[in-house]
Amino acid sequence: PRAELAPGAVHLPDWLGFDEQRELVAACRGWSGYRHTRLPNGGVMSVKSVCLGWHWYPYGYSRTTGEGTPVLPFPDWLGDLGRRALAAAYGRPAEGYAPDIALVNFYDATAKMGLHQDKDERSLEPVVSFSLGDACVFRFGNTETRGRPYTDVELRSGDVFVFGGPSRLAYHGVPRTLPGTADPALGLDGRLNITLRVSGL
Ligand code: MD5
Ligand code: FE
Repeated sequence: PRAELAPGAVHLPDWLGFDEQRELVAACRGWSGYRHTRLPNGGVMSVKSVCLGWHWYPYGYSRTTGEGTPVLPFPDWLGDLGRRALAAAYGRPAEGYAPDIALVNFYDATAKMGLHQDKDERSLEPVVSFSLGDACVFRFGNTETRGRPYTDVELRSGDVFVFGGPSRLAYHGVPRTLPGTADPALGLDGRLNITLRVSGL
């Protein structure tokens, strides 16, 4: 199944097979350096994040982390997965899509993410998102304002969401996860989200 929430915003429920989900969870476990990001306004994000390719900081990307350590490499296989997902979402080849950033967010039972736009990338190429583990309520808003109207959709383990075209700068967030909804066989207590992006740098 395929659902287009707005032009360019496509939800592919259960697109990842269970073995693929397990491999992605294992890959996420292998990446180190997860931490809470501190925001310029003094707040601290409740998710724990790690970046591949480029390090995200509010509000830009750098080649080193705050600690001066190098950023983990962005693996070729992850770009391949992104191109397959994008092609499935838009029903056309995506060989030109070359994401060079992966932002991995871990949500424990209490973590959430407020409504925001992803506008720290210099490129407006699509963002591809993979959900793993606990389901969540995903709030998809509009491009104009941080507020209504918005649509709440449940994102479950294995779902892909693509944001491109007119929806690329839409406000979005995660008001809550649904703790305990992950398949125990996945071995993940919480929710992981991987977003692939093009830095334009
Ligand atoms: C998440 N992550 O589930 C959420 C939503 C983030 C972020 O928002 O910035 O890491 S993933 C869905 C998403 C990603 C990028 C853009 C848009 C939605 N969008 O433009 O609506 O951890
Ligand atoms: Fe975002």
